[in-house]
Amino acid sequence: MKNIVILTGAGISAESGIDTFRDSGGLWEQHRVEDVATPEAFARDPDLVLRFYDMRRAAIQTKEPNAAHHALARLDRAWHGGGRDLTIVTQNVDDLHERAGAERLIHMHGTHLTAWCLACDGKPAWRGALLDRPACPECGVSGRLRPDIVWFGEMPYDMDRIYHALNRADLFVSIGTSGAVYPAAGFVREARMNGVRTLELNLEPSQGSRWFDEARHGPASELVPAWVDELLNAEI
Ligand code: BJW
Repeated sequence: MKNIVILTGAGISAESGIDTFRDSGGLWEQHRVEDVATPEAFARDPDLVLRFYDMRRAAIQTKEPNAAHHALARLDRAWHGGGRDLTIVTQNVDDLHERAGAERLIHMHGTHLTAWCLACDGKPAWRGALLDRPACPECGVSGRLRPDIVWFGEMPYDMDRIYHALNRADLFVSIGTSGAVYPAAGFVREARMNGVRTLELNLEPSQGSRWFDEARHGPASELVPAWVDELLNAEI
């Protein structure tokens, strides 16, 4: 086993107290996707969208990584040398992977902790609110910052790097994602077509569960550390 690609979703952060999207009580039960997570929604009612993201940006800064984030960071540190490669692709817009210490990380749906300036195309680090239309720290123009989040209908980030990693992987592991949102939901089939072994770690069978060679169901805080131990022990 040499090259590993790991896809994570909201389920890995659920035990840190961050709401998932599609579980009972999840974000999409509290807000209509069309009202808050599309470019059309932002054009129609920017205050509503900015308030939604300001609230979530503030909330994630009070949360801590859990045992699953720490286990993946441990694997990231250990999986070096001998031509081995590892890429963690997260759909999550929180920063719990990096706060646990993961370094080889791609945020394909953006992050809460940068803003995107529509005036200069800069991506300044951002921790505060956007609702009050602050100036961009890079170009000084006010009122043109939006959340650096990939909304429905927009192109996810770093797709070339992700498909490159998938095409040379030996193992694809999907953790805590419902398999409802493309293109991420299609990665398992892309991997299968390339003869890559595939493993799902999720609370329950995802929408794409049948595509995986193996699926283990339970909480990420238990499944992920156990899988990382198993992998590292087998490689010693
Ligand atoms: C646990 C657990 C625990 C709980 N332990 N597990 C028709 C067909 C096909 C595609 C389309 C279509 N119509 C439109 C599309 C495209 C569209 C799409 O996929 N729509 C679907 C709804 C059908 N996709 C897009 O528009 C994307 N862009 C795009 O496609 O561009 C064109 C393109 C073409 C070709 C190549 C590349 C690109 C953009 C998608 C943007 C997604 N944005 C969001 C919101 C923004 C972020 C935010 O506001 O926070 O990203 S949507 C939301 O869903 C968020 C997530 O990243 C994403 C995935 O959700 P996730 O992570 O899977 O969470 P949940 O809640 O769904 O699942 C949690 C899972 O965890 C569950 O299974 C639980 O059981 C489990 N769990 N607790 C382990 N303790």
